[in-house]
Order: sequence, then structure tokens, then C-alpha cells
Amino acid sequence: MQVHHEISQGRSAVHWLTGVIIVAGMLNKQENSCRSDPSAHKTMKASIEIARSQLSSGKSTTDNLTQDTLAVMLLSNNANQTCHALQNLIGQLLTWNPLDIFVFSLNNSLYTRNAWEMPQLNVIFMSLYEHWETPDQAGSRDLWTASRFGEDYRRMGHWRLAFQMEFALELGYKFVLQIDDDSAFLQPIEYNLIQYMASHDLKMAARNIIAHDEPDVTQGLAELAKFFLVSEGLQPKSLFIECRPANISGLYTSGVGGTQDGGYSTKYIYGNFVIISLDFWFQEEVQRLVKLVLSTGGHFRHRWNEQQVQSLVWQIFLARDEFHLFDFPYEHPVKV
Ligand SMILES: Nc1nc2c(ncn2[C@@H]2O[C@H](COP(=O)(O)OP(=O)(O)OP(=O)(O)O)[C@@H](O)[C@H]2O)c(=O)[nH]1
Ligand SMILES: [Mg+2]
Repeated sequence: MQVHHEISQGRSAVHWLTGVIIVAGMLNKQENSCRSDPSAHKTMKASIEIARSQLSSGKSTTDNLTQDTLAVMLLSNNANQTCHALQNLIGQLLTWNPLDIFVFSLNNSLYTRNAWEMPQLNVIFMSLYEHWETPDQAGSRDLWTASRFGEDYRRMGHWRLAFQMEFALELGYKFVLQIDDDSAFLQPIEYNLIQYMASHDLKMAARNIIAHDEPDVTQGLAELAKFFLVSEGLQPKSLFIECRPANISGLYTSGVGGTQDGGYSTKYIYGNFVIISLDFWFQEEVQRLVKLVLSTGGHFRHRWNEQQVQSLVWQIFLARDEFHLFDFPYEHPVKV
């Protein structure tokens, strides 16, 4: 893939190498950092204010710069994984991609109220606190299916759907990179991802898509999609390609009631690397679907998590050429 462009701020290899060293040192130092006031984080608004003040004390950020900057949303409780992920992002992505990296954690040693300052990069550690929640709609635990997936794993999916997008939108970003702390770019990405997305009019992009999810983790999602399409009077852009028969009669949870031969494939975008346009995500009809999902609690109860829901958004709202599958060398999961 060849993308020709200009980067407004050139960054040398020295910069990112320096960054790697600083990040490693910073994570060590933070073992002793003070815990910030939990009550300050309780609302989305409070978290946005904290992030905003940290951004303003970090690298100079104008509205325009924020719009050209990728908001990287990294969830982690593990200092080693976080350090590895930051080193990888700085080493492989930063040269061509202006980044603000938000690390959300419950690990005291990982967050601080002070933005970490580096000339062309903000790494902002945020506490998860009240945002790491089990929604009321999840109901009691005995209702949850796919019991091998624990509560924290489901909270991760809920947080990605209910918190991270709005947080980035309010801060003025145009694109979110949702990435795992065990994701790794194996080579430098020598083009600008936002410019690539914008110039191709792409709304979502991923690095991997998987043909089927595990059979018991999508219970009811197809039926909810059917309700949404019927009640909204919508024709999906590509969802029926994933149904047998390839129309609304094939939109059902496969395997329920002895119907293994047909139904929804559950093809999904792997959630460890996803870029989403916030203009797209916050379109009214997309939000109606996201809010419908959240109101049912099915994403938590049945472990649809964010990845099945984001995939449904893709298949309902995006034409083939509005979604992109990158093919750069990449690995997940990496263990450090
Ligand atoms: N803060 C926090 N982050 C979590 C927690 N559980 C998962 N995450 C993060 O959520 C992201 C996805 O979790 P993973 O365990 O990598 O999920 P996965 O990729 O589906 O599973 P693997 O294939 O095993 O990597 C990672 O960045 C994790 O660090 C948690 O309890 N607390
Ligand atoms: Mg992972």
C-alpha cells in the first residue's frame, strides 16, 4: 500500500528512541506516584476535564492538531504490557502518525494526574474508577452465558462501547484507534493512518476479521439486529452476505432450536486493532443501534462485547469500500 503525504511535524528516529527510554523510565518512576482523587473521575465529564487539562499542559494542542491526531485508547492493568505497547506505538507508528495515547487503568502504579510531556506526543494515564462497571442491564450473574469469559473481560467490552468513543469525541478527535496492550506492529507504519482513512472516505478499518465467533457468544445479537432493521425500516449494506438464506429470514442466531444449517455467520472485526471515524460512529442511526444494544445488556450477558457490536455496525451501515482491512505486519497476542 503506497500513500503519499506530508507530515506536518517531522519526527526523527532519535525522537522515538528517546521516547522509548523515557517511557521505560517513567513507568518505573510511577511506582511511587500519588493516587489522584477518585471522586474527581466519577463522571464522564470529570474525566474529560482531567484529560483536557493534561493535554493543555502537554504538547501544544490546537483544535486542528487534535483533528489530525489519532486518539489511541489503551486499556491495561499490566505495567509491563503497557510499557511494551507504548514502546511499540512510539517505535512503529509515531514517525508518520501524530498520536495522543490514553492509557486507562485501575493499576495505581500506572496513572498520574500529570501528563507525560514529550515534544510531539502526549501519553496520558487515566484512572478507570467508576467507568469500569457492570451495567445494571447485565442482570444477575446466573443470567450470563459463556461463563468462561469473566466479568472484567465483559467490562472491557462495555467500556469500549459506552465510554471510549464519547470521551474521544468530546476531546475533539476525529478518529479512535482501539488497541490491546498485547497488540504489536512488527514494522514501522510509514504512512499516516488518518490521512489514509480520510482520503479513501473510510469509516472503519481493522487488521483482522474472523469468519465466525465461538458459537455461544453471540446469542440474541442477530435477533436484536432484526428488530433494529425492521423497526427502523433499514436495509443493511452488507449484513445479509453473512446470513443464510442471504436475506432477513437468515438473520437469526445459528444453533438455536436446531437451526445449525443457517443463520448469521457472526463474522467479526478482531477488537485488538480497530480504527473508527467518530463522525461516522456518532451518526444518529448508528447511535440508535449502539444505544439499543446497551439498553438490552446483551453485550455483557452474552459476551457480544464491543467486537461483535462494532462488527454489526460495520455490516449494517457500511458499504464494502467504506471499510478497510489493513495488511501490515502485525501480531496479537504478544506476551512480554
Ligand atoms: N484495565 C483493565 N484492562 C483490561 C482488563 N481486562 C482486559 N483488559 C484490557 O482489554 C484489552 C483486551 O483484553 P485481552 O485480554 O487482550 O482480550 P483478547 O484480546 O480478547 O484476548 P487475547 O486473545 O487473550 O489477547 C487489553 O488491552 C487488556 O489489557 C481489566 O480487567 N482491566
Ligand atoms: Mg488482546
